Amino acid sequence: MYEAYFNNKFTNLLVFYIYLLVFLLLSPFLFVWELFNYVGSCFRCKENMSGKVVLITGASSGLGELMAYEYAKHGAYLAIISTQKPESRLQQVALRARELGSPDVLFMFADVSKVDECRMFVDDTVQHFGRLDHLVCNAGIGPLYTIKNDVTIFLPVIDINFWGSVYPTHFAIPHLMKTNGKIIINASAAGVLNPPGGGFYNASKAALISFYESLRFEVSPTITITILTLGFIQTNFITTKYSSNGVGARLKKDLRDLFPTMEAEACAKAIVDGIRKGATSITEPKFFKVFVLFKFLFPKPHYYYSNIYSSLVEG
Ligand SMILES: CC(=O)N[C@@H]1[C@@H](O)[C@H](O)[C@@H](CO)O[C@@H]1[C@]1(COP(=O)([O-])OP(=O)(O)OC[C@H]2O[C@@H](n3cnc4c(N)ncnc43)[C@H](OP(=O)(O)O)[C@@H]2O)O[C@@H]([n+]2cccc(C(N)=O)c2)[C@H](O)[C@@H]1O
Ligand SMILES: *[C@@H]1O[C@H](CO)[C@@H](O)[C@H](O)[C@H]1NC(C)=O
Ligand SMILES: CC(=O)N[C@H]1CO[C@H](CO)[C@@H](O)[C@@H]1O
Repeated sequence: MYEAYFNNKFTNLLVFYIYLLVFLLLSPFLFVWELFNYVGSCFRCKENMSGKVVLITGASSGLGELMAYEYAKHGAYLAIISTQKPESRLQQVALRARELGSPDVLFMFADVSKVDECRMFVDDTVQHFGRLDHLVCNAGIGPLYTIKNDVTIFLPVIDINFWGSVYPTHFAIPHLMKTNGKIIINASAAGVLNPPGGGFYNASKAALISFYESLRFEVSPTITITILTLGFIQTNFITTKYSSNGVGARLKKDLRDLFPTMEAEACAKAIVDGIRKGATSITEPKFFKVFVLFKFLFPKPHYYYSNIYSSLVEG
């Protein structure tokens, strides 16, 4: 019955401009609402992690490792996963987590892109500890894509970043249902901002955001899903060394020399605090929210400043 309006070029457009106008008029309220929410979140009580069981994928380095320490300090039992490599630091991470206060740490080598291995480590965790409270899907890789690369070398990006989160989630849901548990998804601001060179990395992160935003409808309020959209964090991930280790294009400069980046430890602490408060999305550093909003409101200027990043990617 509304087709007449949608098929009319003028009324069709009008709706959009009226919306923009309404947005403009409501923005002072939006501002107050955001502020109010922020202040409220400072007073929200945090989950007591003592005796809870947390499973973290990709915990041999970077943010996964630091999140393990953060959970350990709060007395959680840990199960940590990474791929089997001769130089893997996973066992050292387990020892350090114990020192920091975790009563028991189980470490397992598995590849999150293999469905059977995911079933195994979820089952083993529940068998060992008798329950599962938080599933942190953190493991990820991020090679830079250019059209000059062979496209098939990027298959693992989707396998690890997307399927590597979905598989463990699928097997963990029945256990998380019993404990009113939480699922934490390591997406990225890249999933929203799609910068140059991001290609499959950013696509895999966008897919994660889409998938888990839909999954929320099925599992909440029993299970809380926290989606992380992080900006630049000081791990090896944003260095030229990382981009030249794997497949794909290379970064010409370490990003931390060019962009404001956040210290990884502070980030891990902010994330775990947010999760314990039941946050449904976490952006760190917080100022990255500006870029996200800016992109939606002003896509063209966003394109121009993002283009600066292109010059950093070697073809
Ligand atoms: C909380 C969080 O965001 N965690 C991680 C973040 O730390 C990673 O950089 C990115 C990488 O994509 O993922 C979310 C991650 C982790 O990034 P790190 O900066 O910590 O990068 P690392 O290389 O140090 O850590 C990756 C871990 O994953 C394991 N791993 C890789 N491949 C597998 C497979 N197939 N199975 C199991 N585990 C795997 C690695 O261990 P291996 O010993 O190599 O197996 C390692 O432990 O954070 C995201 N992120 C988003 C935005 C910005 C940044 C940033 N640093 O600026 C990072 C990343 O997308 C990633 O998902
Ligand atoms: C957390 O729970 C444990 C028991 O499960 C209890 O001993 C401890 O006092 C609690 N901590 C806080 C801060 O409530
Ligand atoms: C904003 C952001 O995090 N963009 C990411 C897009 O993908 C590239 C390539 O992996 C990352 O380096 C960027 O950090």
